[in-house]
Amino acid sequence: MNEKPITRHKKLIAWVEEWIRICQPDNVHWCDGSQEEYDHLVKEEIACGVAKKLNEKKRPDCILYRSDPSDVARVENRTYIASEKQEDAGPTNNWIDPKALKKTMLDLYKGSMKGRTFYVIPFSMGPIDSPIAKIGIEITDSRYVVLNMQIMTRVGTKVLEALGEDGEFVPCMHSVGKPLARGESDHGLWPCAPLDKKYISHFPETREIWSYGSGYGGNALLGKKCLALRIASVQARDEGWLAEHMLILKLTSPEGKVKYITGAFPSACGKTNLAMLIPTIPGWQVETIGDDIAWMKFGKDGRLYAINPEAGFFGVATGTSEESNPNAMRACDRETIFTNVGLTKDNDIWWEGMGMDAPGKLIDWKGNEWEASTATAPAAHPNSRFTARAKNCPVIAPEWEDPKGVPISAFLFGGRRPSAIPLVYQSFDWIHGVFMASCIGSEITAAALDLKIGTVRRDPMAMIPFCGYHMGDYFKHWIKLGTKADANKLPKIFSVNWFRKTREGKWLWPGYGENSRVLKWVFERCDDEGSAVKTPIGYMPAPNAIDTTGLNVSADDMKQLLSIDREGWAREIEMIREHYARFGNRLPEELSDQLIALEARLKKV
Ligand code: SAT
Ligand code: MN
Repeated sequence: MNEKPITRHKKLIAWVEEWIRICQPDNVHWCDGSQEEYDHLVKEEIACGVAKKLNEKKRPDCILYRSDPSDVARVENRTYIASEKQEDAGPTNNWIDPKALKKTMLDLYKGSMKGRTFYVIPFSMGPIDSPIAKIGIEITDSRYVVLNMQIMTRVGTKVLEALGEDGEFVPCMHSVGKPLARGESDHGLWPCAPLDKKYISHFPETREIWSYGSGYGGNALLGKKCLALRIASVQARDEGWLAEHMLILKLTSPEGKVKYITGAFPSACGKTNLAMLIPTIPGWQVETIGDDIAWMKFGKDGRLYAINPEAGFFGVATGTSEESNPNAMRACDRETIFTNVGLTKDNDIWWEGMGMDAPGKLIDWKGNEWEASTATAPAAHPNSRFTARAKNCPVIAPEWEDPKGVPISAFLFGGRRPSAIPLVYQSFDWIHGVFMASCIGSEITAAALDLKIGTVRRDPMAMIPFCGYHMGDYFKHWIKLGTKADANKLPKIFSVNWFRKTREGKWLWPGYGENSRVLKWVFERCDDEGSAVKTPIGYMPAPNAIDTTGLNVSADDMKQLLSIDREGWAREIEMIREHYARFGNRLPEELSDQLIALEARLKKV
């Protein structure tokens, strides 16, 4: 145990001491980020029955956790942006007055760590020596969090060294909210608080994060959505850069030319799969820089450079298979934490959509016996996860930790749109691209409580759950950034849609590795090659501009994928108008002008 601080940072020490007084833990440990520390924590988790060691031969250094059935995903209705003024949080965030919220939460934190250890995790989002990286310090009473943070971020003494005696850090406070009485233990159960006591709170002005009551994913691993997106988006606005919910991929042509592309998609659009795609077109190669978050700053040369602030993947297990994403499967062959997947007889893991039948009887994610033939519910929770090290991904790009980042040539924006939206098109310019990005979303497939089937749930830049301030101002920030930059050096902006269907409901596009054909056109467009036609909605691939050699899609289907559906677009215009109304007078005029111009262009032809 490192009870004493391994730092001389006075502000940090005082902050930690204050929280020790409030939370009253039994022990304190400053994480050094070493392998010994990791192994020791794993041993403790296994000894107390919260984690299970998996088959060492099949899954070396892997463990399995089963969470409490009430604590299985991010809780958006308990996630708050507590800005001083309500209007600064905007219409898409939950708001509580910061003073009132801190009072409520302080009452909850009082004594919340009794019977537990208080861990201090110094972590860096991004390579420690990168000028784009930021340091956070997470306090937590969850060993699950410490272990996951060790995979997802760079943790330990080296971060404290970089912080020095007065460096800047984002304070991240976390407690599972389940104090233990003297002699009490978790009895092998995942500790958390009931839903109405959970709070995932952000204080944008003071750049603080307070999380209470949940031990799961983005609620508890505070470097990810809380710091790297909600707080960082505010910092990015103030400092003139971008903190985005984007994958970063490296695309290499058969001639060996390289381009870096980022992509933002709402959840369940296959972001991790795209980041690790295996191209079907000969000679092309995709490598991964990141699968979830991109931090981007302008370099001295005027180009936009991106780093992946994370060091691992917190990927959805369900549906990941040798077919859908073999590279992700390899990444979780070793040194992986699995959460809420099924456990096989020989202590391996299984989930629905893994590409093979369940091998006999399993233990499901709730810890009960499970058999495919009689099961009434899945063995793995639909939001089951693997936490895998990026370095174990076979296609991780060698430069993924380059401190200066990689220069971005293109942004892709997409959603699940069975109708209207074509396979791919390019914006006329930056502001038109921002307009396109501000309208992305996915069609509702299952009957949601509040929305009709066929309705599009808009998720601008895939940032609705992650923007730490008013989204109207966020659009303005995007516009300003592009207007100030050298237009020739800005990334080109594309809309993509892998999910187009026929009227009869048949997929028009095979997706997965075949998406490389679209990436190829994007690549060519970035060099002002690749033929395109100007249409009312943007530049679309000219006939035959998409390489279809060896592709099993009929000419008719290709035509449909790349045509403009007039009725669909008329409906789209109306839906965008409704969507924009949400932002009131904070919607930048440039965007309402874009909508008017699009409508006019569509009417003209
Ligand atoms: O749980 S996380 O927020 O980290 C993942 C997700 O919900 O996208
Ligand atoms: Mn995400």
